[in-house]
Amino acid sequence: MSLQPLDPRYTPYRGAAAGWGALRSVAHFWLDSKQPFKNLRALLKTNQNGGFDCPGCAWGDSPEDGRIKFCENGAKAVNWEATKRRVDAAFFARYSLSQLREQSDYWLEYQGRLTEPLVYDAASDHYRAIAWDDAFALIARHLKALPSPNQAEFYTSGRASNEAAFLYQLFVRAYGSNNFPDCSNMCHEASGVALGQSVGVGKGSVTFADFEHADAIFVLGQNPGTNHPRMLEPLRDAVKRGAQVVCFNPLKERGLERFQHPQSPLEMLTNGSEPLNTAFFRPALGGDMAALRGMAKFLLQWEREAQASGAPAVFDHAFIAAHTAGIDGYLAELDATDWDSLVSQSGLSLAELEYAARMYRRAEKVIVCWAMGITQHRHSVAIIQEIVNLQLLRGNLGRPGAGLCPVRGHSNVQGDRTMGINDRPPAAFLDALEKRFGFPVPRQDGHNTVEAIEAMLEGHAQVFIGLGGNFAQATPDSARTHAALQRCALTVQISTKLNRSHLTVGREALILPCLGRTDIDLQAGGPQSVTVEDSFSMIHASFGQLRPLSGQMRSEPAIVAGIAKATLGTHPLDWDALIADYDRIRDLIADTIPGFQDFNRRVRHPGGFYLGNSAGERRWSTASGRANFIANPLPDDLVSPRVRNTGLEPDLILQTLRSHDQYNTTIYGLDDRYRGVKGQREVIFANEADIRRLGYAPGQKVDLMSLWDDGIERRVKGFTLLAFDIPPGQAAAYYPETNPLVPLDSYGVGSHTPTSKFIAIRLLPAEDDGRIR
Ligand SMILES: Nc1nc2c(c(=O)[nH]1)N[C@H]1C(S)=C(S)[C@@H](COP(=O)(O)OP(=O)(O)OC[C@H]3O[C@@H](n4cnc5c(=O)[nH]c(N)nc54)[C@H](O)[C@@H]3O)O[C@H]1N2
Ligand SMILES: Nc1nc2c(c(=O)[nH]1)N[C@H]1C(S)=C(S)[C@@H](COP(=O)(O)OP(=O)(O)OC[C@H]3O[C@@H](n4cnc5c(=O)[nH]c(N)nc54)[C@H](O)[C@@H]3O)O[C@H]1N2
Ligand SMILES: [Mo]
Repeated sequence: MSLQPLDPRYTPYRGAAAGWGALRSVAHFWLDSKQPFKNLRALLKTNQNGGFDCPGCAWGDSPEDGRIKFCENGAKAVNWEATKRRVDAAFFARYSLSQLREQSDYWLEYQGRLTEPLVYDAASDHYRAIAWDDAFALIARHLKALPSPNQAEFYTSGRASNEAAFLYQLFVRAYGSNNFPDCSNMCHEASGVALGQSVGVGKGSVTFADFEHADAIFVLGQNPGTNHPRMLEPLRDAVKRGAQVVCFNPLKERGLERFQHPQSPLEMLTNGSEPLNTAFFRPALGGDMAALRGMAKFLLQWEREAQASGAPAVFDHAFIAAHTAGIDGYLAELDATDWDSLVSQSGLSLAELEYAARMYRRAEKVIVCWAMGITQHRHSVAIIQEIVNLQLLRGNLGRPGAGLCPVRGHSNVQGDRTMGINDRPPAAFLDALEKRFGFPVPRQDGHNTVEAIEAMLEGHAQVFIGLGGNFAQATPDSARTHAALQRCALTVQISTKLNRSHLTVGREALILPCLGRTDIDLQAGGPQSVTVEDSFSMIHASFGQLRPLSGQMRSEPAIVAGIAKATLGTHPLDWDALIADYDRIRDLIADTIPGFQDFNRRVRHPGGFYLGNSAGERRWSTASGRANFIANPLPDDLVSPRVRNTGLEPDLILQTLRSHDQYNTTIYGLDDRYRGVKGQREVIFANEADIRRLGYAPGQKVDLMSLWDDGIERRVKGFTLLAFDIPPGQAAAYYPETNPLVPLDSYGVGSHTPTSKFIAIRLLPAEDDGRIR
């Protein structure tokens, strides 16, 4: 087993993003897949017409054909999936679950692809082989025995194709439930909720082409160098042609370094000069709402000055009058919010806020992009609505080069929502299903991720089925989430690779091995393609390129159909017939989901097709029929009352983030090249002054404990303190190692998203448990 050797080191990284380091790293993963030549051929097909959609991130593709369209981290994702190593019944005969639980997440996934269906045998504590039909029958028996369909939870991770997701939701609704917890609940849920209320559609309004026309691109709470590397290209191109790129991030992430400037905004302003083309602001965690409101307040001040002096207006009055509602309430809220609160809560000086506002005002066309640094806070919905408010003031929505761009995570997380993976489905969607399939669809709200965990903890939900993902590790409050899964009567994981969720079993448990994006999917009607939707609402087809490692693996649609047939027979349709030819699934999608008419023909067009976006066309599907300014009050205190109730002051506020060598809970390696970390993950980045203030020294090991008023101790042990360039009072550490610290009921207002970017913690001297690290 050639796992990377453990040689923990920490030295600042001086190279650029991508470059030689990236090449070395790709070569390592490529050779380690044990089938480098096959994979190279496959890699060249990444994101090409007739090839497969990269299983990495959801950034869109430039429409030009023929260019290489994969990045370092996409190559890692492909080589990780397309490995020759296998996890089969023989593997599980060697290891009991208790033995496997001792291994790291890194070791578990490294063991290879799951290649045959497996059932857990509690008596021996081992998984053993099971026939597919027996596995389906076991699931059906459990589902049919439940007193209510709402006692089962149907999780989805965002790699599931449109076809798999559509069938899954159809099956679950025909069975009688809307219990669709999904990864999006932990990810961009706040974006969907906020944008739905503000502009009537919970998706981004821009397309790839808009980036070529923008005068300014604001990038908030996002680390594209690691998580969306292909996004760096349009950012670089923008600066080259003289547009502005403005970043808000407490960490000076690699890849964004070219947008940083050594001078402080104060110096730049007092020199009376015009703002430069790029700027980097380092707000407090959760401080972006105050920062955006500060910028809006400057715009209002300048608008009033312009009105008094007869200078050209700052606001886009024609747009505001024709398209928006609520401007008066919002301006009143701006007046009511004082500068001191904005400065203290944003963590930025008044000069910095003014500088950012000047950059914003200077641009005629602005795109605002954001990701997890914005969505994983208690008041994320309000932060995102403040982004919209700012954009509405200058009509930066629904015209070329301007708009809103929540940069999505998983490669098809946006498509899964479009297909109806939604615990609170819109009535129109349910009506369409009911009309097309002729069964009464469940109308009551289902469970999101946090509610699903609560239901399992209470013993109310008894069956858990995961269509991909790693529920045990991706979710908050790990100890409680693990207990929740273990209380179930049956847990089922439909997966490509081994992870801790397979070891966190109910009384009975199944592993159902599925094909991944890179695998050829051969059905009765020939090789099948699936479809996905990217962050720009482009729908395209994906064709697997590699022969599956085992004839026992099945496609996700085939597995869902198998479960459905065993549970419901032919209600509401013949499930087998759909699997022979996925065109038939796409016909059903075309019949029920707006924008997919003539799906099979349009998706065969090279590059796919654009689903459209009502806000992007200035049509507002809101209650007011207009784009809404929403005047949320600035939070009094970013720290939750549940933390304040403990009477303890937090030592630091912790954000949990991704290293350069991971894909969510999938750990590719123990290095984080751009942050200078090698061979270790149990580290906490903190400001050297804070480390010393708290009585420690860099390099020392500490335990981390989070503060919450429910009497439960949440603690992770033996984390090494790394002195890092991070604003005072803040800390950062990797997910999922720190998920045990996130209290289950610490989630966003209106979004239910765990507050993974804002955890009040205390440091404690490491409890030496004698383990060699
Ligand atoms: N290689 C790779 N690619 C991925 C993934 C992966 O794990 N690996 N994951 C995929 C998924 S599912 C997702 S959702 C995306 C995630 O993509 P990102 O959102 O880029 O992921 P994070 O690592 O969580 O980084 C959050 C960033 O926000 C900053 N931040 C944290 N809090 C705040 C704040 O309060 N304000 C501001 N302004 N900034 C803040 C952090 O310093 C960090 O740079 O990437 C997708 N792509
Ligand atoms: N503390 C903290 N927690 C977080 C976050 C954070 O920033 N901080 N981020 C959150 C975010 S943004 C997200 S999206 C979630 C991610 O939550 P999930 O989507 O549940 O987790 P992943 O780690 O992406 O899932 C990895 C597993 O998916 C399976 N898999 C991979 N490809 C396929 C496939 O094609 N089909 C199937 N069926 N299975 C496949 C493999 O078995 C692999 O082990 O985590 C969230 N949790
Ligand atoms: Mo995500």
